Amino acid sequence: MTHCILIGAPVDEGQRRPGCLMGPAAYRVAGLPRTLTDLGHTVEDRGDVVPAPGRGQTCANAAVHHLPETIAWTEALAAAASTAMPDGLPIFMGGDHSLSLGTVAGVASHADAAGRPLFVIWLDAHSDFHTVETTTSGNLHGTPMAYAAGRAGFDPFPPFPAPVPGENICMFGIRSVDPAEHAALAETEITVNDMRVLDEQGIVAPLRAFLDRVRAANGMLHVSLDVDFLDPSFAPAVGTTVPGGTTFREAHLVCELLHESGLMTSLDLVELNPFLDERGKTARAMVDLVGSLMGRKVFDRPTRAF
Ligand code: 5AB
Ligand code: MN
Ligand code: MN
Ligand code: MN
Repeated sequence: MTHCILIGAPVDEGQRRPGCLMGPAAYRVAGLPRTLTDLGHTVEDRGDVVPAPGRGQTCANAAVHHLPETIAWTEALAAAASTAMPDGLPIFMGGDHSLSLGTVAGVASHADAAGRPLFVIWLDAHSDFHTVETTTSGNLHGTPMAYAAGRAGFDPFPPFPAPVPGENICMFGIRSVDPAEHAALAETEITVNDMRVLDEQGIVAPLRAFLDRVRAANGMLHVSLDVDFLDPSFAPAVGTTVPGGTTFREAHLVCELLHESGLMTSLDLVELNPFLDERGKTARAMVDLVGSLMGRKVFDRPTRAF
């Protein structure tokens, strides 16, 4: 039994297709709280975070939009995350992926204070490894992984509290990486499991290898699940669809293995844009995946030795 803390993060400013701000409401309507209580967990809904007004910060990259608002979200969500961590398992209901600038910062400062290493698993079509300086779209939802890794180029933002070492970061589902991200990733120890890796090796072996490392280090594990990790055929409600995503079955398997590991300590659900959904099917698919992440299974089977 886990104490789940729902935190709404109706962030829409990190991209240009309005609608992600409806995400937290869609998760509640699609039955996220009930799914968790049915699995025997306790649920505390802390409502939606409200950021302070933006303070007018600027940067040299003219493409960047909504910088002050995004910094305000980052500060508010980092505070909400570090406050929630000692109380249970925070589930951040987004909101576009720029919300992870804040959630991972809050989780990282908690892990640092607890003296435990933080690991991050990034389930996404994209590597989100731009900085404020390198993004050409100007959409800051393409930057949170770089911020958490401590990349330079985030000047107007507060310094990331305890950068996550590259060897503690693992990406899955990757199939869209911009040239500047590619060059920067090559300088890191980050494990990038792109679709080629998943096609050749399947999803189980690379995931188990990473989870083994988390366990051996007594690490905390933040899971960031971007809707576009999933194939758009069953999860269309996302602004940046990329064909060739994970299947329904692969995605559930990832979630089941993550549950079985017992390692997850915080979770982001990001990029759901209910305005683009088809009768709630993407919201329901995401809630279903959270069910698998939190222990739903068809049959109990003996826990495997990881
Ligand atoms: B998402 C792109 N790399 O920077 C950019 O959905 C896409 O949070 C970013 O993963 C996608 O605009 C951000 C082309
Ligand atoms: Mn993303
Ligand atoms: Mn993405
Ligand atoms: Mn997206």
